[in-house]
Amino acid sequence: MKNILIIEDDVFYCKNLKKELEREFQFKVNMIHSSKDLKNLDIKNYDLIIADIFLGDTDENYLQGLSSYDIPIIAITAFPDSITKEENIKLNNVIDFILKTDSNKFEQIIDKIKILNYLSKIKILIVDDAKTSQFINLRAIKTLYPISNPIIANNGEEAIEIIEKDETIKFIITDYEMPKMDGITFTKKLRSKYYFDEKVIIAISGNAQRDTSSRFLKAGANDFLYKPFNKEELKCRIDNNIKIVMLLDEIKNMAYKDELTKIYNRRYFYEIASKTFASKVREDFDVSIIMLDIDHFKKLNDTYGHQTGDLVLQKFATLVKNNLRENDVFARYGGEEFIILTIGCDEKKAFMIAENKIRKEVEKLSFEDSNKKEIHFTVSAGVSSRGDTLDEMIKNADNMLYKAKEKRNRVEAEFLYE
Ligand code: GH3
Ligand code: MG
Ligand code: MG
Ligand code: MG
Repeated sequence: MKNILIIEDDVFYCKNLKKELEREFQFKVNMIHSSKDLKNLDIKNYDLIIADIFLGDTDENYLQGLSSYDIPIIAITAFPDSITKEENIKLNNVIDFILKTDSNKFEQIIDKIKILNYLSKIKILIVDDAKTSQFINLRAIKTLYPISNPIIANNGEEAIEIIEKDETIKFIITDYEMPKMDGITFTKKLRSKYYFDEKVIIAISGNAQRDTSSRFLKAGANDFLYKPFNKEELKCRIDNNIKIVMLLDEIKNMAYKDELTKIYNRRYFYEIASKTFASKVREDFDVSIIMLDIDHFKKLNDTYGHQTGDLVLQKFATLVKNNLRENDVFARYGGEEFIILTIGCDEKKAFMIAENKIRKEVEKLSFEDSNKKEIHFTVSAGVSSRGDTLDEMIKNADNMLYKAKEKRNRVEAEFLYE
């Protein structure tokens, strides 16, 4: 989603909403204030329309005309009645109705766009043995969210197979009664492998027994709906569950990531690195530690200011991150010290990474700070793959770093002294 159109005759509201959307997302937002303006506009250029249900200069329901384009519309209104009005609910492409209020400002609109963004990055799986309810669920989802086709599985067993092959499936809607593996057994199986925020499971069942919902929830479903449900109810449940997952993501990011450099912090490093170290001992693969420390960083701070120092840390983190493999764990260890756990690299290979992909690249890097001053800096590194414990290996790499600091702009490793 990139281009958004706001159609709203309240110019003040419109301008504030535009400002808020541009602040929150990297969108291009265009706005118009009457249905006349609409005629001169190429609607097809937009990915999402936020439209007031009533415009001052038109009696007819102009949304009817808009909904013939294949562009999702979020309808906004100041009148609660118009949200439940039959003719409005039936409008094609209107994926949500949001009430304009002062108190919650644009929170609901922003949340909805975040939900749409989230859904555009993942896949949905519908698990159901009956073709008719497959179709009903599929159609409901497709009218509620502008997403590509959900995947279908005919029973729990098939669903497990599909999920194991495709990790982008994060959202599952499952039936209860199915051949081979029923929905509750499927939910239990899936939950034993994935946390509730890794795979969201919403169960839907027409089973007359009222304990079906609690059995599903106890098995690990995120939510449950009895059939028949209305679309609005399904939408609210989906939206709420995705909001929870997104909030949790945000909290995890805050807990695990360094605010300034956006890479992992020391705490997360230890969490991941100790797990990796344990499996290295079991499965016997190579791991190495690279300790990094920016040279004369205090002097950079003193010469160019703390802000420039911060910028150096950010540039450094980005450079290193871009030059590492996905599996390597890279974290800010503290101040201007960083640490890397490389996986599948012996000491020599880790040394080459530190020397060629980090030290030399940092030496070549130059950029301007906010005062247009040309900034250069260098980094030193210590490498080790020795030690019976993670702490020992870190200590050994740290000793090598200490040695590198005798000369600076240098990488040292234990094998060089054998
Ligand atoms: P050496 O070459 O021996 O590594 O010297 P150095 O100056 O890089 O190392 P030293 O440990 O003496 O100084 C590190 C400085 O980093 C001191 C501290 O004020 C600064 N620092 C720590 N965290 C931050 C930060 O988040 N931002 C900025 N701008 N500076 C920081
Ligand atoms: Mg069934
Ligand atoms: Mg330093
Ligand atoms: Mg230091």
